[in-house]
Amino acid sequence: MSSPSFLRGGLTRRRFVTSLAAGGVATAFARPALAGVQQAGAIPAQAATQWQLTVAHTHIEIDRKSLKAPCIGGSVPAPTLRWRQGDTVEIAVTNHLKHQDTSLHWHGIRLPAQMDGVPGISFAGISPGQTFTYRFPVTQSGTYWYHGHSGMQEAQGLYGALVIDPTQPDPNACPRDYVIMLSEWTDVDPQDILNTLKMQSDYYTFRQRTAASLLPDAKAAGGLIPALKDRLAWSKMRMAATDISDVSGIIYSYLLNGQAPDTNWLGLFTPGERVRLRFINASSMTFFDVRIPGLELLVVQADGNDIEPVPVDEFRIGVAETYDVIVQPKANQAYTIFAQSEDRTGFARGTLAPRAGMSAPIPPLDPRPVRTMVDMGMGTMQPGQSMQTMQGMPMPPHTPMATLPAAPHGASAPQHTHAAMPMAATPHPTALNTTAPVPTASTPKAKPLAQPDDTMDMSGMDMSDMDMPGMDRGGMSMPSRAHTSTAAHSPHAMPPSNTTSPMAHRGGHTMGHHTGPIDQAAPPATPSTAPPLLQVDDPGPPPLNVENQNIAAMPTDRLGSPGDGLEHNGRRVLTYKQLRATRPGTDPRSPTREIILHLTGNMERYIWGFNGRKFSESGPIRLKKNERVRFTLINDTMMEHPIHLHGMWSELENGQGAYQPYKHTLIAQPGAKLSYLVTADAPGMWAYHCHLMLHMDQGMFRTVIVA
Ligand SMILES: [Cu+2]
Repeated sequence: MSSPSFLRGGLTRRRFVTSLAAGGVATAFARPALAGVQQAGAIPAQAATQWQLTVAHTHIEIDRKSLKAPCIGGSVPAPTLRWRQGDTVEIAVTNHLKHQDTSLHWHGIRLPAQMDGVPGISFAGISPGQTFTYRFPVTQSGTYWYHGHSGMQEAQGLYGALVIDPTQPDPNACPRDYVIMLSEWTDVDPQDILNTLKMQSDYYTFRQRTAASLLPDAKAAGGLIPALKDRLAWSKMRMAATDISDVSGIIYSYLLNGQAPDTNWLGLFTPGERVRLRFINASSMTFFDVRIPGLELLVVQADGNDIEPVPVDEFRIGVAETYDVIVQPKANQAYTIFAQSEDRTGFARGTLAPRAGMSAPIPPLDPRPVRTMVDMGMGTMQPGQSMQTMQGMPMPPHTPMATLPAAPHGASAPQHTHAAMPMAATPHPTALNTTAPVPTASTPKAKPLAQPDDTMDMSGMDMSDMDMPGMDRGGMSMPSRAHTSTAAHSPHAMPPSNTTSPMAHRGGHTMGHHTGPIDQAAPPATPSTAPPLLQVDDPGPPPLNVENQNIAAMPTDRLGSPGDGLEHNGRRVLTYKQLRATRPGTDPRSPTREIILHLTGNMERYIWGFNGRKFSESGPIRLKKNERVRFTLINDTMMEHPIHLHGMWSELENGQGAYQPYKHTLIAQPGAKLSYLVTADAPGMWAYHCHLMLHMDQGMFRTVIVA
């Protein structure tokens, strides 16, 4: 055990939000006022309006890993709460921790800001010995979850499921109904994990490519030499193509309803019955790929909102997302619920069976995903395609291959002196499926890409032993870092359909957003009657400095991709593009403002942020009450980030027009660009952050003020 947090000095309220320095200590026990002892995964028989929960330090042992940590009701997960839409619920939370504040946040729930449970933003937190009563009307239905928002308590077991009955008859009601809560468990203190990552970012990534994997790699790359060169290229970038998760199965046990794979959680069914499984990813750092060999999964709900059913074999669930799935096992046999971690270092597992004592085979872990140039924001390439195919590709002045410049720390983004990243700064307004005008698209500033004089100054790059066909120094069309055209500085200076770009069409692939709207199938959200002018808040490409290691030069639309490691695996895997709401959205207005945010980070230093700045260096995002806003995310990093806005829905612009899905957490894939609409109908101060706990802790966090 590491030292408890109170030995490390006191925590101010602000630190609770920004720095999750609280090492955990304690157990908790929670007592739903109107429910008996719950079986893990079971849903209380009745909805209730009054709940009492107690947070306390408890000694818990799971999978032979022992942790004395804060938890609710002495159990991990915490009890499942069942509410009813239209009721007003009251949850009295008592803090029995001796030396730490605590808090509970109702993830995805629309409520008054002061009930949202984020210390320092929504309320003061719950001090030791104190009881705080949350009270709010429940206006929605579906599957959600709740978790601690103080320190790193969430990572230590402070999470439970929420099931909300709709007022209307539930179209997805099933005779069997289980919560399937996925999470991870370790006896390493979260603060120690963070300290370790700060010292050595790949400490927990032990599955690097080896000599043994060279042959399969060569096969994929079309030869041994290309494969070797690919490896050289990656090592030059000081990144590993197999760097998938920050923390791995080397220390985590992956849990299903709080049970390790060996313990094998069991859900009973009668053959022929429809079984509803409410998947919740309550882990702090792990994405899971979920399937049940032998069963089709009918995905009927995403993040609490019903969607048109999508039959799949598999889906990826990011941290904090939920998916409701219906299965209909007909045979008198057991089925394995198999949830492998994205980095393939382990899995959570449970069983559906007609009787106790049965089990089904556990499938082998899939091959681990390998990051490609797409993940670096280098455009659309097929797996196996790599560096040697990049001939003629325009690149940002500071390519990821460049060593970090000694840029002034914390340099303000808009004032950066780097040359333009025409591709990175592509025409945001044209992005995605909307009827919004492109106010700057045809400004005189427009400048074609990759002028002949824009060849990159690669003198600062040591490429001596990196002899890559097509990447010889003269052959690359790169904007010079010394070239500081103001036109190119303007992110809006790009023609919306840039046919002058050599990357506009390569090998038949459409290059992301550079060729205009990408969601071809998208019907307009509203009849296109004089759409309002779109104001664009765009800081431009963030500077490369100690807080930002990479820029996605050619961010792509990845909504049609199931995610790294899942493409072409022979199974039907859910994609974001398939999510279609069963009801039209409630606000048909076009956005009047677009806020562009780059997701940035430095993996080596383990610093994360938005627009190249961490939370402590940034101001709030301000929204006008009832404003209709588009958030556009450009993921400059090599990792997925599950981005969560508190208090308001995030309507993913995925080509489904008026039926685009309402979500509370959206995965931004590496190198991807995506957008979503928000109606700022909830006044107050809200949290907005990456839901990977350590990323949030290390700066990928903002406040949003609606007034
Ligand atoms: Cu993140």
